[in-house]
Amino acid sequence: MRLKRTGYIQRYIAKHSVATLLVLVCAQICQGNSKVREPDSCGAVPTEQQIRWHRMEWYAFVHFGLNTYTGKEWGYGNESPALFNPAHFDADSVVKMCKQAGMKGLIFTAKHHDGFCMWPTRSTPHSISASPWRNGRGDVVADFSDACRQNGLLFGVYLSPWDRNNAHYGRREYLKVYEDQIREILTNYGSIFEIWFDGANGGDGFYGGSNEIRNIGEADTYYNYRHIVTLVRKLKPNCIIWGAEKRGDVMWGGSERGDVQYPLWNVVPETFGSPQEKWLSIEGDTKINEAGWFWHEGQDVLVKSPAQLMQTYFDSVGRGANLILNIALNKQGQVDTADCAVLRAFGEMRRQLLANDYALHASAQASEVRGQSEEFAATKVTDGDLESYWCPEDGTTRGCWVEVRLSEPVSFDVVRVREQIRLGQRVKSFRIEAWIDERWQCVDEGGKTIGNQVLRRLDHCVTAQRVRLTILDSRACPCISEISLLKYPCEIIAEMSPRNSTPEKTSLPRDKWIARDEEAKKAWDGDANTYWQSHENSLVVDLGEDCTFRGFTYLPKQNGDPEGLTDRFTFEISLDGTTWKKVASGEFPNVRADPIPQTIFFTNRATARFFRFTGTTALQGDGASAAEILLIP
Ligand code: FUL
Repeated sequence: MRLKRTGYIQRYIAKHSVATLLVLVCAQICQGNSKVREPDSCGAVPTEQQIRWHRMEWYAFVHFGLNTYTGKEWGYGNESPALFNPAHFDADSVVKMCKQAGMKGLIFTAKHHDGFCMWPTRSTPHSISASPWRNGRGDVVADFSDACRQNGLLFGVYLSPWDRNNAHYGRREYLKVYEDQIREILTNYGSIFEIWFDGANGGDGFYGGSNEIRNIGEADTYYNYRHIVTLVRKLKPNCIIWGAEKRGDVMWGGSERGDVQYPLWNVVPETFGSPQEKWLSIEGDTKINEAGWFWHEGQDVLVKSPAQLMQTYFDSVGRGANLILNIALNKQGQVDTADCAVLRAFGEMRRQLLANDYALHASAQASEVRGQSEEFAATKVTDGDLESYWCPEDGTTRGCWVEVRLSEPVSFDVVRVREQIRLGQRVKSFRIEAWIDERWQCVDEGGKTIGNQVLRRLDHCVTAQRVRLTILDSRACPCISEISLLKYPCEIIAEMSPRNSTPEKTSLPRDKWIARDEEAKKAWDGDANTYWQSHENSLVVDLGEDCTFRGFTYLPKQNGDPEGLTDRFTFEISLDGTTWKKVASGEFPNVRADPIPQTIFFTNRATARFFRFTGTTALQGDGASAAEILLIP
């Protein structure tokens, strides 16, 4: 080809003048340069690691440790390692279950706030080596990392900075202990795709027997996250850092229900002195059931339905974040049957949702194409390639559109749109229309940000042959990599979910209850959105008759306000309203981030006519509060 061309040029020179030749050469050069330039990136862009992470979409969280055996969510730090002895733990079967559901990775709680290390560490004696499991030679971190590798899932760790066991916690000496733990985890267990530096710091704890409150002030300063982040980057350059007070790559989604806010910007104004914005991806975290992160007796009746999980998927992944879904292992080290069934069913629903993209390989048109170049053509949104994208000219930030033209009408009720995030997150708002009855009709107008992807669920199923995405506003010319037309899957019922059986009676009737304070009724009106709150820390309730109960359930107020939100309590009972007996006291852990019902069982069944609930401390300010209190028969 090259040779042929050279021969042609020689013949041409012989025939024509030098001037004509010069003109021709210039034209050739210009043509060579006519490759249309890619748009400049806009604002912060994700790192290669963040891009890879976004493409994972969802993965498992596994909470397993001493709390599994004590029924606590936040161990105090004084729990005996002797408790840890799962009879049937098999990392491989847990990982296989996650893989079958379509998950791409698994993050394991190598150390939770109770300080118990689930690997044989040199940093503290409070570890799995002190447990009877496998005669002290077990290593759950190794088991999970091996099983993940063998099954093709990525492996990550949660390593709580807060350590309620360690005597040095809150002082300089602890930082060395924590750093040693990070080094061990990041050097001995192969590749780690994500490490969690959780923000929870509750204050009180065992701390080597001191049993006191230890405040650390600014977490960023105390833990020296700047140093930790540098260390992680050095040891594992590809590892995604969660948290670390925004010094990392991924940030908490803002609730432990898994949903994230929308519009969702993956960029934040840089907080550490630099005026430039930073790409900070968002992860929505939640559990497969409404109980805690760790396993709790009877949690199988609280397992979420596959459709509920699907909603959470739409509210996290479908808003541009990733989803981390927790499965708690039980005392045997296994996943409860109910959780397995729901995970399998949800996995199947998600597979169905994504199985058919009706827009794939359809033809497409756009209001304009950057430099009229094939490289940025409208068809790039239907080519199934996440890297290619449609893009208009620089400066076109409003009103441009790209239309998908199908060979025949299709029915869809979910539209997925993706931006080429390598060039930054750009789109601020958009609209989706379909050509119905010979005119464009809006089928979705609430679209705001896009980012890695948005899944827009339409109000109803639309049948059309032409679908159009109009960019209403964008920070720079939009770069749209994919448009998919999907069908919401049929609801799959998890066959073994106990939700299908009659729920057992879980609370005593509350219709005869009386309290001095009228407002108190809000704590038993059956409405989770109303609540009792008082500067007097106690609520005394007359049950109307003598009742026998095993414990109580406390629902924290749900409005997110920490003022007066009870996080430590005492619970007393009385037969006459004068003489009181304390039957329970303790903490309601994690109520700031996760205000779920807290169930407390007494040591013995109690019979009483009155109870007195006292909030001994609140997250902020004084007083006490409760959205609901139930007694468990
Ligand atoms: C929180 C912790 O306090 C919870 O116990 C749980 O581990 C959750 C994932 O993160 O901050």
